[in-house]
Amino acid sequence: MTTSNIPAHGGERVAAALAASGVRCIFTLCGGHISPILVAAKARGIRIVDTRDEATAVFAADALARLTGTTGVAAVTAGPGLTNTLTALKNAQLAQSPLLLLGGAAPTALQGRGALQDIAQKPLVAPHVKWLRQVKRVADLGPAVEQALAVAREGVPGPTFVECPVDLLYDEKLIRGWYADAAGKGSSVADRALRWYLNRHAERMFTGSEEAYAPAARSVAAPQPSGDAITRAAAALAKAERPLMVIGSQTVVEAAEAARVAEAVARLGIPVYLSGMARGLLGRDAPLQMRHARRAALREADCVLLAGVPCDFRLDYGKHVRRAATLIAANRSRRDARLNRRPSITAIGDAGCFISALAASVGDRAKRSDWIAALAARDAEREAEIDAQANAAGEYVNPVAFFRAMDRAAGDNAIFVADGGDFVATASYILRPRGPLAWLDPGAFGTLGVGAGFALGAAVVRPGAEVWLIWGDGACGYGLAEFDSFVRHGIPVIAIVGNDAGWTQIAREQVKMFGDDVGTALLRTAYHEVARGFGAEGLEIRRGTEVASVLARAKELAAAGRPVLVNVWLDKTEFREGSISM
Ligand SMILES: Cc1ncc(C[n+]2csc(CCOP(=O)(O)OP(=O)(O)O)c2C)c(N)n1
Ligand SMILES: [Mg+2]
Repeated sequence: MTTSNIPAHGGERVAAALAASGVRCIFTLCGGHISPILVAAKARGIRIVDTRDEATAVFAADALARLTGTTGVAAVTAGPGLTNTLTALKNAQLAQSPLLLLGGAAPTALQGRGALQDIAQKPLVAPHVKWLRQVKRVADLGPAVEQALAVAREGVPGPTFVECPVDLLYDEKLIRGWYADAAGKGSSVADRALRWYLNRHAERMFTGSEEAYAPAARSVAAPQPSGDAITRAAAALAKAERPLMVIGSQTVVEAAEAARVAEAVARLGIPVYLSGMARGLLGRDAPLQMRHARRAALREADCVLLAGVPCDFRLDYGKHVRRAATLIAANRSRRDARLNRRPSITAIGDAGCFISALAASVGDRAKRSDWIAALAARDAEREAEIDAQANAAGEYVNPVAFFRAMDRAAGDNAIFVADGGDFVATASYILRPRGPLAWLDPGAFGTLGVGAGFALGAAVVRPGAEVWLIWGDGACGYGLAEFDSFVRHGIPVIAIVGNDAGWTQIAREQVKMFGDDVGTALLRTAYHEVARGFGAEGLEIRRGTEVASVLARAKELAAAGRPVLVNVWLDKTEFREGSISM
């Protein structure tokens, strides 16, 4: 808005609502339908980060949301711009990530009449968002955006969608002129009827737009679990001899509270497995955190607290927790809390708040040292096995040894982004996220191709952090062109491509079961040269002896503001043998 509180056009209203709600960045790929939003947002000091694929824009908004606890925003044009986002939108929905997708749309009066990029967008988007609004009047744009930003974070967080038809976004005089031209000057009954119709349509569209608009942020409070559930859970944990916690992404949805939740977990003194966005919650080396043999630990535990973790495929649909154990589920979603297993104690609300309240009510307590020592011994045994596997020498680079070296190389402010199959699964065993909110993976949708967007979003919200993008050579193909965006926006990502010349996670089982690698083989492509072509730095590692020095060089380049791609030639290993992906 300039001098008056009456915005000059609808794009100004959208931008005003975003700015008032504290939005500082929009990820986008341009289109004429959304130009007024981008220009008005930029004029308000909102950073516009343009990408080479709409999916990247949504993945980046998702990462921003996960790392800040605020609603991420992406803006895309009508039709194909919108359809390109669907995978990323679904990924965010399953990861319960709060984001707002702003979509352009054909002019209201021409919808369904063959306009450019005019498709029925609502039925495409509706299954993948928790709330959507197709705006029909200019005056409704701002309030719709305010509401969408808030709803995305309420209860179970997730994506929202606001459809902004192009004729609501441009200047009123221009649009009225455009409708007048469309109506023509003919005097036949049909011509006059069309004029009357379009005039009435424009009147409706602009009703109320002459009134002042005062945008306002809507506050969202985290849902609190009941006191009764907290008391019962505290009593069950106090009684337990072998209690265990599994803490997942939902526990750190209120990103600003992550440090407080970490303190509470340490106070509870219960051994814990961390997953998703909660990985790294307790820092690099916490005595209570176990990393390996989770299934065995769950079978032995007599009381299990699942904090923000549903009994889905990752817990073998609940079968990993033994029947006789007291199961406590803390979850924002009633459905997730009860998925496949009925818990003994259900706490509906924010899992982070639940853990904080639990720690306050249990107080400092004696640790179950025998139980913790037994789990820790098993962990140490597995670490020793990993060390042995890291020592196996081959022709190129041993991935296990590589991640041991990368773990030593990465700084305290590192953020790891995981996108790929076997290579990233190996990474997740070995790399130790440095702190809360320092690990990003797709989540339950298992989507390949999240990496470039996640790294972009992470780098935007954590300037100065080392953003390591761990990419399978298959996975990198989806987002490689974003090296162009990294260069244009000065985003110093360090991408590590695990080049095993194949979609190995799939090939492993396919070849074993069917004796045919059809569709799973790739080439030892020079991905580092592709990065150079985009104006970034490209490095290559073919021998284990080169790893430490090349990673040090990559860090130097990134610290100087340069995006880097390191193409690492991998040996085949047995490390992931026996794990199947379905
Ligand atoms: C969008 C999408 N397509 C396909 C898959 C199936 N898939 C899972 S892992 C994988 C192989 C990944 O290959 P790469 O990134 O090279 O990692 P590698 O297993 O070789 O280390 C594939 C194709 C998927 N998860 N997501
Ligand atoms: Mg591969």
